[in-house]
Amino acid sequence: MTVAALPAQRVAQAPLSYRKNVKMLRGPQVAALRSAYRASMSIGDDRGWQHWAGIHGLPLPMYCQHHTPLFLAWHRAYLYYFELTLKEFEPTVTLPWWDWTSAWSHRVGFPVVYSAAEAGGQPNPLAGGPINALAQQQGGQGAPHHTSRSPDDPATLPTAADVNALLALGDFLDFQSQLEGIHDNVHVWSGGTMAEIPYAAYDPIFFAHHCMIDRIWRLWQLRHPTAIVPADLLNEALPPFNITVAQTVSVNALGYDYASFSSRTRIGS
Ligand SMILES: [Cu+2]
Repeated sequence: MTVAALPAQRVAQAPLSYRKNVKMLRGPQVAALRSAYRASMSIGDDRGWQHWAGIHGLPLPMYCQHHTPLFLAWHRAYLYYFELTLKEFEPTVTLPWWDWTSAWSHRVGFPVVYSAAEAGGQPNPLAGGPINALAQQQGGQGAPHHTSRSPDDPATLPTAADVNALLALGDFLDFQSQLEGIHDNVHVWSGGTMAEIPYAAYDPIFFAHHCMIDRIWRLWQLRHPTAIVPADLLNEALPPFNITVAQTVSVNALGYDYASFSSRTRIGS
């Protein structure tokens, strides 16, 4: 597998790219996001959706890190490289986050941008995706051909109070394991393929959910500027990505940040 190496040093003056709340995207931004996903889904090689969704789960090897100390770093790297592939198709696109703590999410569940069956007279590429044939073969009998969702009651999604309790934790490993618990709950809440690790990343909502998780890590870093990732983790590699844990610690070094992170760090907006 070829995965582009991380640019060794971001050009100091290059502007940061800002990830946004799905709810705040304007029409042309939604159109660009859908266009990028559509392009990704139309490509069969390692620039395309099937390849990138397959890195997380099936086909083998399954690279994702869950319930290990590398959970946050591995998924930060995954989102970073996947977002670069979307930018190849639509340079202005950034991954948006789904704030499942918001009052709006507690009414509607999945963001409408990701749940509408159609967009502009075409199937909405954010509503789901086909699953790699090799993944189906390896998954055996009953393996899904396409993603599905079976969401629970929106009112039972995690709350802003749940996240604020996490943000108060002072130790990285405690914070990470409790955040992973909330993350797991949203996968289970989503039902269908989102609740199955081998297939979860074939659903575009996976990236909006994980973007929220990555944002919460960023908010925690701002809240606890002296709290650090344990030194023994920093030199760990994050295969298949050509990057170490240390290189994932600063989102600004990776060239991005979360919109309004300083003026509106609260959750649930
Ligand atoms: Cu996940």
